[in-house]
Amino acid sequence: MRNFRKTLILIAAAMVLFSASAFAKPKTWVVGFSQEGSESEWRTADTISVQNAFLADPSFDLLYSDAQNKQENQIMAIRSFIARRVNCILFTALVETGYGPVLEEAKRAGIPVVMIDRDVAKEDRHLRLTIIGSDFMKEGEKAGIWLANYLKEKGMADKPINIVELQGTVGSAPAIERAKGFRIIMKDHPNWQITRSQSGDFTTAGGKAVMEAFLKEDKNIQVLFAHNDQMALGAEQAIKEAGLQPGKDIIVIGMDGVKGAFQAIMNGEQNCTVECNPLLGPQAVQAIRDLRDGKKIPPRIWTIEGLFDATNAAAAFPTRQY
Ligand code: GYE
Repeated sequence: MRNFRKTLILIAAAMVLFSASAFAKPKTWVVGFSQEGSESEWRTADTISVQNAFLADPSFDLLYSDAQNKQENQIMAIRSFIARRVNCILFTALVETGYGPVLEEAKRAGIPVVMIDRDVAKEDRHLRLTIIGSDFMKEGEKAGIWLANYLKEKGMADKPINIVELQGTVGSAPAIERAKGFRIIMKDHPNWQITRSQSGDFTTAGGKAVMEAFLKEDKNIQVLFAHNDQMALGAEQAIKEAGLQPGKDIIVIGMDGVKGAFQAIMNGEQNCTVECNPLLGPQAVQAIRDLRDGKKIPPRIWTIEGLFDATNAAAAFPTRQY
């Protein structure tokens, strides 16, 4: 009997030890990443950054889904992450609205949602934990401030300035906020006017096609404000094909800071790019690691960014990663 009791105690002790060691070893956390698409160099750099950052930490498994710029694909992907009971959902919203119901489903399933890059609309923000990314409104303001200084330098500060705008994807956070930020600065410059504004969907082809149409209709354009470099690069092509010099006949402002824009600035075909950092992977892993460890997550995680033009692009070019 005594022996039997001893054996039982030993078994119990072994079980406790086993479960303790299983507990001490970090469990693999499964993160489902719903990316909105692959429309730009920026987006490619962003996707690679996230994938590499998770790959570097063996305590995570990343499930990746590219929605190919379709909201319905994103909703489907998030639903499948919920069905697979992932530990966390990482999510870049193609557009701001329309995700309320699926985010409610994630919440009901107890799965935290971390936004990366593009946020959802205000009314749905209580359904996600945090957002990691850029201040798009500030980027728009930076573009406006750069333009004001440049026009002053060129002795054009008081001339009538007609601006055409290439907007990003309609309804997306960066398109909405960049447009807003630029218009805030416009208020101080009554001689500036946005004469045409249309979406080029953040793509080179879109930027080129829309700029071609603008140039056909209008010979009096002083500035192009493009919501990303990809569209600016397409538009520069259109400007050249129309027999004009981008960067000289038309001042070109882009956003993102991709290598192609740096090259265009160094060739004098683009005037500036407002940096938007796509290398968000390390910050995403850190935030989700903190979440797993039970730490408090700030509701907003910013990235730090600059601006590049003819004065500093060539010096920074060799160290650019995207
Ligand atoms: O500017 C653009 C991309 O959401 C900030 O999306 C991002 C934007 C970026 O396709 O190039």
